[in-house]
Amino acid sequence: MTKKTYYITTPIYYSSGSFHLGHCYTTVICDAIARFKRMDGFDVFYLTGTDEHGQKVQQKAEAAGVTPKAYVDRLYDQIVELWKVLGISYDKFIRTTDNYHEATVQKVYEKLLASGDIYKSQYEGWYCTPCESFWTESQLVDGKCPDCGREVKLQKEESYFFRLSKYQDRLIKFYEQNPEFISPKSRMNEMINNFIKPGLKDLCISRTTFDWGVKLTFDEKHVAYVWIDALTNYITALGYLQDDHTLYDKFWPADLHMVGKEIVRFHTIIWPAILMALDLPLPKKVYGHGWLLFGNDKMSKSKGNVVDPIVLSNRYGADVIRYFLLREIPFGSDGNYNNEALLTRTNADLVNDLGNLVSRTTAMITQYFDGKVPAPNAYTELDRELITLCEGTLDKVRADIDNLSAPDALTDIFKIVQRANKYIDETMPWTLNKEGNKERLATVMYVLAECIRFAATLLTPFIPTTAATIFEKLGIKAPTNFNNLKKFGQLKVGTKVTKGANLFNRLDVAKELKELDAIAEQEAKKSKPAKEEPKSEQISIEDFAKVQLRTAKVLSCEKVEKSDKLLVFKLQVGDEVRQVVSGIAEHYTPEYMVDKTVVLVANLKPAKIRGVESNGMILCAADDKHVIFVTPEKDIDSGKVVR
Ligand code: ME8
Repeated sequence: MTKKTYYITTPIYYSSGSFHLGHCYTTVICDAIARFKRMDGFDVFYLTGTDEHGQKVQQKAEAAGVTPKAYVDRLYDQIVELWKVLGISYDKFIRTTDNYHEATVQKVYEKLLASGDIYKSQYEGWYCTPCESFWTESQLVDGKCPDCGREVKLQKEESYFFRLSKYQDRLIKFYEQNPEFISPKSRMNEMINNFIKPGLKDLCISRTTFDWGVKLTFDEKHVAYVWIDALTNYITALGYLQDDHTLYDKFWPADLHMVGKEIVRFHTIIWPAILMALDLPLPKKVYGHGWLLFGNDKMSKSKGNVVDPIVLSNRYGADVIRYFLLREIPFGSDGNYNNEALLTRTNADLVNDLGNLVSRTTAMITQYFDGKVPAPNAYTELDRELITLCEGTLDKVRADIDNLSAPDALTDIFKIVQRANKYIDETMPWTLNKEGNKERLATVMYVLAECIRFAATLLTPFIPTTAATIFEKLGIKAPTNFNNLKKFGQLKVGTKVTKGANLFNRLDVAKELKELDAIAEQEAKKSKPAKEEPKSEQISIEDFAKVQLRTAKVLSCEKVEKSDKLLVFKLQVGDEVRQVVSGIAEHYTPEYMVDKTVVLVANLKPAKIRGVESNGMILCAADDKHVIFVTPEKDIDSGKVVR
């Protein structure tokens, strides 16, 4: 029998900045779903990748003084490392700079031109470069990008347009016939009310004002609009319009495009319309998940509120991060990240519940049965309650995953863990041992070991490293499917268990919070750009000539009363005597200054400094530590022009 296929995708990540915990959210969720489906008997294809073209990348590369390709290569290395650390089990990683992708995007444009779905015209409207989005005047919010709130630029250029308006009715019909296509439901209403009902306008799909993109074969000064380039990745990765299209034939249409809520619009309006124009089947579902917030704002580089997933993973292990993202954030809604929530969630679920169950059970089997799983005897009603729970959980978790709710799936799996911990308290194995009731003790130990096997098998897609460690402790091979969850009692009697190290160590929340804050502070310092000297505008010689600089001889100098910084000078400037206040008292004593020749800005408007009249300014050179007055290299009379 051929296996059922399951094609799941993440968005491809922009290669225009570093990656933060918010980015990991989509990928970790997809990874858990992909792993679950594989174990549940599906032939899974899990695609992720990087979105490497576009104006934003070109600008960032220019600012960094490197070529766009060198720039995206560095980010590619970073993201591949990040997914490795987090254990992301993708089947393919696509880069939009891959040759096969670029060539296929060109073919897609040629097809759209041939079918009359694109035409050349003039674009005039607003563009948000960070989002790479076009907006009409009426869509702007307070003149800013409605998605990210940043500045938009007026864009006027020759462009090719896609006849998006032509697909409006077909899209509405498709939504009606496929009510599950846009999920959760609230996002469907948002799309219809905010975008479809006001009327779809044709979409500008090429750019001419920069060149970091896929060149259109029929008009080389145009590059493909980055969103069309990016969206087609879902089919180019499978070999669409290429010699080998086996994967395309097998996996398209996608079962699930998982995306953040801000890009649902691209995936549920533009993407289906492009597919309709190409005469291809549409994906089965687009799920728009919520955002990971930090202090009520979307976690994002531009807001400066990002959390580094590598720092957290190195400190606590990838599974702690995976578990938190999957368990804590209510699926479909936004969820808040803070270090305290991560630490308390870890202590409560992973240390107390799961860690304790595994360590108590393995310790007791070691102590009472020499580490060998004993044969159970007659099951009591209490035992049967746990058996029923274990045997019924896979179906529940499957339903949760089909609803794309990882928090529900984990809650259901942890019911086994929590029930088993309670069972230890109820059966009191230490008392059974004391009473010499080995028969009952053996049954209790067997039930516990089986509960752990069920829980660990079900946890494998979510926290794979921890699950693998549990199987090692249980002395059995990690399962690759759920076949052994149909019936309780599959664990072989006599299997040798080991207690070993704790799965997770209890975290000292106060201490960890302090240390995480210190790390964040250090990171913030590191990433702060070096203080730049304010760039001064160039001035003309006429402007410079407005400043009268004169040599001046110090006749007398005193400290200004009640001021540590100010000195008041009497200066001889030619025939004139001037009073000038200068803030150099921390650098020169009054005595030292007498008889020195300084350079004076002679035509500065008079001012009162600390109540003392000042008629000019003494020129000084300064760095962080020193202030040094400027003096002519040789003796010269006072009042002479400096220029
Ligand atoms: O949108 N919380 O790329 P991207 C949750 N290249 N998810 C977040 C998040 C947060 N704080 N910040 C980012 C793009 N994400 C395009 C996609 S697909 C054809 C092109 C999620 O790097 C975001 O919602 O900005 C999206 O799902 C993913 O990270 C990539 O975002």
